[in-house]
Amino acid sequence: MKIGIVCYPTFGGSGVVATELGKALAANGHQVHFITYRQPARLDFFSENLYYHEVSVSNYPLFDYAPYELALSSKMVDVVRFEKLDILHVHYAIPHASAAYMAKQILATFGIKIPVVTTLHGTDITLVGKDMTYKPVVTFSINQSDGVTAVSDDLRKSTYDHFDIIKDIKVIPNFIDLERFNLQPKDHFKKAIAPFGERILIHTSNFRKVKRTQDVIHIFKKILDVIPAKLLMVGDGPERVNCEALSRELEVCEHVRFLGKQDAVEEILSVADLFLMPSESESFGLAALEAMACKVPVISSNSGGLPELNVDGVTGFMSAVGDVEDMAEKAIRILKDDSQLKVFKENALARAKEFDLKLILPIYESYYQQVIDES
Ligand code: GMT
Repeated sequence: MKIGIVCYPTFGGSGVVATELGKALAANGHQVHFITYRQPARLDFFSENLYYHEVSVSNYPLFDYAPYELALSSKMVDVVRFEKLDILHVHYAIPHASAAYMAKQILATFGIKIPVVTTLHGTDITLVGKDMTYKPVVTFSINQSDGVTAVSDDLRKSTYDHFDIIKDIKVIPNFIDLERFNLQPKDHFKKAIAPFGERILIHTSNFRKVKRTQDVIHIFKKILDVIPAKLLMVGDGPERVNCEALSRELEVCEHVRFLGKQDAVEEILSVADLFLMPSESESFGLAALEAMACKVPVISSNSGGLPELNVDGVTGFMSAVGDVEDMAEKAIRILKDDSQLKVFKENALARAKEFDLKLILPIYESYYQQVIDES
């Protein structure tokens, strides 16, 4: 198939899923065309089946807000026409689904029919999409897509609960490339972080409010009161500065390392004993799956799609959003003895294997074929 993929080219979840999916499709013999405003973060190599089309928005003094969505639609029209694509797959509804709708209408005037699949990722529904500023457009463009997928049952349910959706939404969970994400021997790094064999906790995110990153610091403080430990904070975003201030205030800063954005997350995860994800809402929790693939159990909130990934008492534990006391107590339960920790680590990897890219890729391929056949 010739597949167009539209996504945000960022480190964030939806961009990573779209990029990894495109790479896997290309490796499986499909021709994949990425359409986005910047080279996606994990697409920095050459492959004969991968193409990248940059959307550039020309500016004009009249525009307080440059019309990215129009430039994107125009680029989609161009790529579909001249590369003769079979299907467009847009990740994150805003503004990709409505831009695709516009492109589809324009292409129809050239006698070209292009099926569109929209994948809902999370905040495009749960935070931004629900906002009345966008809701009518989001509802319309989801209903106009030829195929709609969501990354968890919970996200599918929220979409039906909050929007008037008449389309079938198929759940295709996120996936993990186990050839990249696996436990790697990084003993020298582990020694540098925790020279006295302290337990290593880790959090990775975009440090937005929804991640409740300050809870991570509070949980860590409570753990540190009982167990010698270190905390690695990976990623960057608006809440980082508040977390840094809080770790100084709670007098734990000498045990906390803020590493900023990192490409080789799997190497850092490889030294960790426990992953903390206290998010306010999380449609799937891809970062937790990446940790589990590196044999790192997860302490998370029980919000959104997290219960579909983190098996309570098996791959880690879950607590109510904001219950840092409970999260710390459960973390200590896992960390306090080696044999307990070993069992949770094995369970985390076994669970991650259920989301192996090799299992999920054929689901996307047959869904594309179904959508093409039906449209
Ligand atoms: O978590 C974020 O803030 C980034 C966001 C995105 O859209 O890139 O992630 C969402 O999509 C990921 C991939 O499907 C999911 O794993 C995340 O759970 C989801 N985030 C939220 O629902 C907050």
